[in-house]
Amino acid sequence: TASVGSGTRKRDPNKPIVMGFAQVGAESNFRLANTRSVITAAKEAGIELIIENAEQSQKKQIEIIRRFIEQKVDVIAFSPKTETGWEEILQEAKDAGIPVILSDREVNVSDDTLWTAYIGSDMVDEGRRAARWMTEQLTEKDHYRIVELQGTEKSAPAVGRKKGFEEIIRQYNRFEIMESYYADYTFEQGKQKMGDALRKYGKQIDVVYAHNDDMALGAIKAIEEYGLSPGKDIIVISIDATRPAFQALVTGKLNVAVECNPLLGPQLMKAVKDLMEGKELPMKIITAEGLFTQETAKQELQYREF
Ligand code: GYE
Repeated sequence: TASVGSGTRKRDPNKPIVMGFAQVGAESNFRLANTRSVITAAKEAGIELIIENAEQSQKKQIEIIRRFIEQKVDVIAFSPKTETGWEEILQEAKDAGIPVILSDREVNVSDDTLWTAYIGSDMVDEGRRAARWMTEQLTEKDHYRIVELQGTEKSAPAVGRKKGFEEIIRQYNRFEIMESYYADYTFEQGKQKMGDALRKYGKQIDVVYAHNDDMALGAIKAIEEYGLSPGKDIIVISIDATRPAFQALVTGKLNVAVECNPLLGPQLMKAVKDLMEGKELPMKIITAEGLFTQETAKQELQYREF
């Protein structure tokens, strides 16, 4: 467990809690749903939220956090663009006695007292689940060639999702990642990189493993433009399981979506309130998640909130 530490500033309990949230960007459906969730949950919890968009720039994200420190907010939350490069700004927050909560992406810093809690998914496990589905489904051929579309370079979900996936496929000799591209979690780059892969390898590609829905949907578009049938000629695997992915499952263009839940607002607000009441937070608050196939998506689509 982590505590606020003796350095925490005293706050007036009659005033609303002020939280600064440095959002990483607006790159994906996950991200848009996450931003909406944080805004709604803050309102419901009576927490005063200052939310800013770093537009995929770590430099901007650091500047936003620095402004929050200057404004003396009670707590800071952010989804760190990459895993590394946060020591200095986190130290500044710590020195100011402001606790920092990591939302849906972890950091890699040697001193774990620089952050208070992580709320989000187990990214390595998501990669494992994607791979397990694949190894169970694809059993007929001796050799399956995979194109991997990774998220943002050095971001925690990209690192974790690759690691977990490789950990499983290593146990089989029929799977090979023939090429891995960074596509920044966006539809556009997913489409572009998949187009590159198709021009290079054509029909040799059996599987696309995309680290998120948006890139998978971009890849689906590229496969169609190339004249092949996504979901049939090329198996498409994605992570997040947002509504557009469900639609692609239902139409048979996507084969599987591993869930990564962006609706972290309520948990985040609860953590913030607990923290402000002096309670200890667990260091990691991990979301429980499912996996959806073409068979289960039809049922589930109507209930999908994101
Ligand atoms: O999977 C992707 C987004 O950090 C878990 O970031 C998040 C990832 C999510 O852009 O769609």
